[in-house]
Amino acid sequence: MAGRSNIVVSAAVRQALAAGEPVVALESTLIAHGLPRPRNREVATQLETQLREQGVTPATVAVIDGVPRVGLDKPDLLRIADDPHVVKLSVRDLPVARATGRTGATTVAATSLLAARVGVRVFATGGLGGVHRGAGDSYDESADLVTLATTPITVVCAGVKSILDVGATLERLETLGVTVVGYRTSTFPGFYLPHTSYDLDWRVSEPAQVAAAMSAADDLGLRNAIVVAAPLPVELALDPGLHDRVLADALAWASERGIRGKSVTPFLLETFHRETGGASLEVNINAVHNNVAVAADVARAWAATG
Ligand code: PSU
Ligand code: MN
Repeated sequence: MAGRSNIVVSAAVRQALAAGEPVVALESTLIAHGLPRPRNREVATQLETQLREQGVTPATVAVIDGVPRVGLDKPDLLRIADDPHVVKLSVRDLPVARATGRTGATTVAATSLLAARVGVRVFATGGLGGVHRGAGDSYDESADLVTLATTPITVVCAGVKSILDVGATLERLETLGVTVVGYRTSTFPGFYLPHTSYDLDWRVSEPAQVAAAMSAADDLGLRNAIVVAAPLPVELALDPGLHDRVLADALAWASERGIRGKSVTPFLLETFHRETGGASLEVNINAVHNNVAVAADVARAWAATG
């Protein structure tokens, strides 16, 4: 059985895994807390459709009434998108959500953990959580990073958002032993922008190379994640001037209002979307679709190695 302990795997995902067919995990915090309602419900559905059209089974991950689920039915997917009481769940929150029967959206950390536990090896998201600016004082570093250190999953992302300290995030990924490769790029992508000033040690150009790295990691008994950093095509990126202006405002407001803990990321994202007049929202959605396309290719290559 693909399921272990109390994680419920949908029939479609269970069958695909058993048959060695490609599966891609999708996170739900992006839907519930990263994108505004009602646009988020449209995106949640479209991401799954995009995968199915590419011959890949989608496995959106969330906790429904306390039950961790890998693969959601339509009503649960829409509930995650629509219900304002859906909480944000990282790994440490999962036991309490279970005990209290809460419904919650899973972060990159919690999604990775639940997906990997049931044998899903490829995951598409938007941007990873990382080290926040000023973390030297605030200690605000996403639990995504430490979870990826011990979770064997391949995460396709567009880098991390510039709301974070990109350099510090890359340093922590190195310390934690998380493998990072650029997908058809030699610089770490900047989520809204295709490039940052940070060079990467590794570049891959084909999905089969990512699958080969996954096999090699397994052969070595490694347990860390592989981050595949895929830049958004330049014609879809945000205007760099607008980006820099809004970033400065968003960071200043978060600090003035004393936003703390797990509210920091959603606050910055919402401010960004509002202050760019929705432009960053479109870029964000395009980035996720781009990552899903890359993840689908990687999942197919991984299934072919089976
Ligand atoms: N970064 C984004 N969009 C997002 C998130 C991060 O560009 O939606 C979400 C992801 O679910 C990520 C989480 O795992 O925020 C990180 O939150 P925190 O910094 O509180 O760990
Ligand atoms: Mn935080």
